[in-house]
Formats: sequence, C-alpha cells, structure tokens
Amino acid sequence: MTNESLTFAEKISKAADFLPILGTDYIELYVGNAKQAAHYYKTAFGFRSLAYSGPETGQRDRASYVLQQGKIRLVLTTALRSGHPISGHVRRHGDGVKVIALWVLDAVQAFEETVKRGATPYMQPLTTSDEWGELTMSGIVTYGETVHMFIDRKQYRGIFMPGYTPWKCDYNPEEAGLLYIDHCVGNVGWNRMNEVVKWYEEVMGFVNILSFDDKQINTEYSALMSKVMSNGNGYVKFPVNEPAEGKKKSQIEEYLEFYEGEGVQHIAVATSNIVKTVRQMRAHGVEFLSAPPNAYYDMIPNRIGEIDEELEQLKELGILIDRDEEGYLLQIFTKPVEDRPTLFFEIIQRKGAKSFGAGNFKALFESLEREQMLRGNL
Ligand code: TYF
Ligand code: FE
Repeated sequence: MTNESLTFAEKISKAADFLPILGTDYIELYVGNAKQAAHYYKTAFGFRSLAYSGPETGQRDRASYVLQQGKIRLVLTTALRSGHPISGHVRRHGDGVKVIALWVLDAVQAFEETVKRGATPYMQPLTTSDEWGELTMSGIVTYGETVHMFIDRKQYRGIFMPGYTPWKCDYNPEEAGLLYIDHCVGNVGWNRMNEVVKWYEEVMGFVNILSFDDKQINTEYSALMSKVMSNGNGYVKFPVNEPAEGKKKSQIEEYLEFYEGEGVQHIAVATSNIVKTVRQMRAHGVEFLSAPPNAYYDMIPNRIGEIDEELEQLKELGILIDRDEEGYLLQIFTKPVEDRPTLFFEIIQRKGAKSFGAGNFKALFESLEREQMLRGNL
C-alpha cells in the first residue's frame, strides 16, 4: 500500500511518540504596542482578559497581556526599551508570531528528545513556581526567528504562569465563538519547504499528511507549494508553504519580503457556527478577503452537495466551502492584521472534513492577489 492511499488517521498513527503533545498551549506575538493590540483582539476577535505581566508585577523590561477565548490563549508582548531583543524582532518583522507554545506532559523530556535529534535550543528547561504550583518550560527554534516552547503545567493550577497576575478588566466584549487553534501555517524561503518538513519529521516526530505542488496551487500570476505536518494525535498541525516560480510575485514572496524572513503566515481558529462568528467579527471591524464571484456559489450545490447552512448567508459573508471524502468544511480568511502584508487569520468550521480547503485555493488566491495588486506588490 502506498502512503497516498492511507487516511489521515492512518498516516498520523505512524508518527513517533517520543514527543507527546496535548495541544497548543498559547501563541505569543511580539508587537509594537501590546496594550493597544490586546484591545484590538478583545474588541474585534472577542477575546477576554486573562493575565498580565509587566513592571507592576516585577517584570521591568516588557509587558505581556494574555487573552483567552475557548481553548485559545493569545499572549501579546512588547518591550519597554529600544535595545531589548523584542524591539529588534518588531523592527525587523513588524508585529508577528514569536512563539507557538505546545502543551506537553514533560518539558524536560521534550527538550532533550528534540535537541538530541538536532533542534537548536532556544530556552533550557526552566521551572518556576508560585502559590499555585510549579510550571516547567523549555524551547527550541523552528523556521526563521519563530520558536516552539514546551509547556508542562501538570503541577500548576494558576491562571496562566508564575510571574503573571490575573488581569481584572471590566471591558470584556462578547466572545465571537472561537474555540481552538486548528492549524498554524509557516511561510519559508525558496526551496526550504522540504528541509523544514524533514525537520518536523526528524526532530519532532511529525508526519506529512497532505502535499500540494505548484501544479495544484497556482493562479494566472503565481504559484506555491505546501505540505501539512501533523503530530501523532493530530492535535497540532503545521502546514509549511514555500514560493514557486510563477509569472509574477507570489503571495509567499510578498510575505517573505515584508516579514523580512520566514515566519507564521496564518493562524486558523475553529468555530462551531461560522456564520455567527464572521457576522460578529465583521460588525466589530475585522476585514475579510473579498468574496469570490457569484459563479462560485452557483456551483456549490453540484460541487459540495447538501449543506446545513443557508447558501445565501455564506455568499453574503464571503465564506468558502470545500469537501473531502469525510465531509465538508467552511472557511474564510481575514486581511493581514498589520500594515505589513504578513500575518492573517483563518476562521474554519469543520463538518467532518479533515482537509484544508484545496478546492478553494484558486478562488482564495485570486482574492489574495486582488489585495496584493492594490498594494502595488503584484
Ligand atoms: O492552511 C491551508 O493550507 C489553507 C489554505 O498561502 C492556504 O488555509 C494555503 C496557503 C496560503 C493561504 C491559505
Ligand atoms: Fe489554513
């Protein structure tokens, strides 16, 4: 039997078990102004205040705001002085993802097993404690300046981590129904995808569950390649994109140019009611990519078949639909959430489908390119 004929579940079962991961623990962005970024993610995305660390809590050189919605924790961190490494990160990349933190049972073992297999250390295992118990973390470097932290919180009952204080705030807008991180996509440089894929296989014990080449992912102007990596239980999935040669500059090249290196391109968050979530986010000022032409929706009954949602509502909101052997999925993409055309978000609702919306790639990339054109980058 070739690998191609295996289901996702069968492929995932082949992943190594030296690095058990229970899910995404948090995502940390380094930003220019964490106070204002926190306000944006609360107001626009419906996150709630959870914890804070800064000068008032004894952290003299930076401020971090922790937000929560469903199982998602978002940390927004800024430095207080220009010479701080976080300021350097922001100067190079603009606001962007620094840490994809993984929830593990043993952060010491995770560090030792991955470093033994070739990972570059980012942080040696460190145990900190407070009245709520103790927490151990460690970290390794992945693509660009992005890192994976390993967080072991089995002995910790506090709200987030030692060093953080509960952030009590009267302003907590209604949640948007975001539930968990579905996947986190990285953009890497020319011919780097297979290197990074190999790194996830060898260092993290992940498996490649899906691949798209430039024959499948292209528009009139540009092309890219993508491989989806998954850990052994499927709780964390990391697609990796690299640019491919096309007539003009691809969206991946535009990202690499403006991020000034490799980094996280999009964070996909799951909802169980995409119509409600997107309606609310739009009402709160989140900008989404423009809807595909009417013809896209005219073809849905034939292309997808019966769906539970009202097609008119999906069309009005610009939500995309795709299907695979196991079911269908609904997805939509925000415009970049910074002035640089770098990080954006995907909202996804899975109705059985475990794939990534390959049937939407053409419509999606044409929509992305309309934006790229407006920026003068295509
Ligand atoms: O994560 C995915 O694979 C989908 C599709 O530049 C996608 O969300 C792939 C590449 C890209 C934008 C979206
Ligand atoms: Fe995605």
